[in-house]
Amino acid sequence: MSEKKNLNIGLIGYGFMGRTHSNAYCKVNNFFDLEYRPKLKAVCGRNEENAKAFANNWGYESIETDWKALIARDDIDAVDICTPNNTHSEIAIAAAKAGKMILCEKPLSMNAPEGEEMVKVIEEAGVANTVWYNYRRVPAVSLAKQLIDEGRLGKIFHYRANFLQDWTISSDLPQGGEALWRLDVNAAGSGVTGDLLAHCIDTALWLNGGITDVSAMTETFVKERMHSLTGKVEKVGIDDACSFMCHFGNGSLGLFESTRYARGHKALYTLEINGENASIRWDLHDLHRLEYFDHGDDPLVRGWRSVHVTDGDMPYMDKWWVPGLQIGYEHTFVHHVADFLDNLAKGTPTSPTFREALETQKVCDAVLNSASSRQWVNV
Ligand code: SOE
Repeated sequence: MSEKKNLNIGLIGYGFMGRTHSNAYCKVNNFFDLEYRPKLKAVCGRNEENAKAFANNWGYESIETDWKALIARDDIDAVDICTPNNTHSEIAIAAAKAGKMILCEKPLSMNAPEGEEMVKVIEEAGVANTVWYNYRRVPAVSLAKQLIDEGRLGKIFHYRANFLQDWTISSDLPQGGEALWRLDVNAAGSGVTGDLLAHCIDTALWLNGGITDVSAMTETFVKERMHSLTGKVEKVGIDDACSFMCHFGNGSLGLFESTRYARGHKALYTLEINGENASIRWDLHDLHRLEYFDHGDDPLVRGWRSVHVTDGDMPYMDKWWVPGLQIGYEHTFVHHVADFLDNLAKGTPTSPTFREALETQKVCDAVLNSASSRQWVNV
């Protein structure tokens, strides 16, 4: 095999997402034959001891405690942003101006106007960019895209998606700080809309095309929480739950629900699409299966098929084990890096780009505006 080109990675933030991305960088070349190899050059975090521990654990060559110093380094090719949402814009814009490629955690931005500015600067700089909406790259979801694009479902009537969790039910849980910044509106921008529904919206736009208008409701069940950074009880500004209905440009109707108050559900992302000829449904808790119903089947044996998406002719699966042996959540990030490196070699963009992720942001904004105005809102 020919000598690989190094792609020097500078990772900013070492929380949950910092781990999923680092794991992907470490594994990708063992499974995918690519021209580029990610090199773990530097990890950046404000706490020097934690950054050192993370660097040692994952094999980063060096650390920085100031993201501006990381971006200023000549030996960094790509900046990976794994920090809270309120920092994405400033870091991405500075990185683009410094000519770095950017891989940014979802959601792209705090809101659509901020995202517009990011897209403008990134496109002017002409740097490769992508946003880590990882669920597109679950093989079963990629297979759903293939089946839809082949026209097997026919005219689409309904798109339904849920993302249900239960980890914030306790009112003792503080807001702010590590991981819990997701409950602080100033750090997260919104609650389940930007954190969870954004995933559902990204997949929906990819599978079913644009959303034209929305009607939404949100609720904040726990109105006040202790703030980890101030030590005071403060008003909660995020949406704990959000449901919305919408029209898609292709004439189909959409129903979406997300909450962190569905006792018993940890990360139940499900989607279902009903077309004239066939339907598909998928469930993150059983992620390697795609349920498929084809009305054209022999009526005597017609029913829902449960396709075990592990054969070598299924998306991405020829790179892993042998048919019948499944992969999981972590692999979606490996697939994303593999596509990014492959596209880099070809000079083609990696979906979702910042521009594509901005579309998700616009739907999120419309959803939140609709919930506060109690009106239908155009996207
Ligand atoms: C929140 O609990 C969270 O970790 C999200 O931030 C991720 O994007 C989602 O994939 C799983 O849930």
